[in-house]
Amino acid sequence: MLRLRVLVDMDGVLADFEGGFLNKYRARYPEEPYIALEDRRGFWVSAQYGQLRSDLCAKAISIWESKDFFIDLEPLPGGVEAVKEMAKMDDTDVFICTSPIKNYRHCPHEKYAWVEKHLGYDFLEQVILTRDKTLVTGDLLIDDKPDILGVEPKPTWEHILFTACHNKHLPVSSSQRRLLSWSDDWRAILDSKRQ
Ligand code: DGP
Repeated sequence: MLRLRVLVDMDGVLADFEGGFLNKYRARYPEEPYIALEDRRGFWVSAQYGQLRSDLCAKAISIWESKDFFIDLEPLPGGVEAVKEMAKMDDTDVFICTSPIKNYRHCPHEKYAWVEKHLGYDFLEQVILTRDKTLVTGDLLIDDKPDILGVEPKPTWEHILFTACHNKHLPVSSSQRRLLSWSDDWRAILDSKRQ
């Protein structure tokens, strides 16, 4: 039996980046306009805030560049439990595959701290920080970003689009499977790749 390798994204899949962002943005800039989660469109939060008013782009960025932004993110419902269950399955390897922001003062450290806090010290072995996920080999990549590009034109993984506020309105492409949430049938998706 070949082992199955599952790559799971962190922000928007295991950690509530969008909810954490909106709470901290509204607390820090209570007088400024904001985008409710149901009105979010497009992966890049700063781009949509910049369209609302050009100076709001930098204000949005200031939120996730601040100390404690990433460690304070709440787990999304069922994600930590699903990853723990996956990791215990026979013939299955699970890695957390996440892109740190380029302002590295807090983010990489806090991503490791988040994994230790929610999944335990031993799970740090499974963390992959990369800005280019196409270079990582795996059978599945569960990620909320619609377009995952990099230097490798033919990544080995099948991208499963994890539904998030910013991507739920995108037309369902016949070539892309979705996981609607962690209550959806992730076990069936894993089983479909086993050989
Ligand atoms: P990943 O989910 O692993 O692809 O990581 C993408 C990271 O980028 C994640 O921490 C969320 C963050 N992010 C979201 N919107 C923006 C944005 O507008 N600009 C930047 N620099 N990062 C963003």
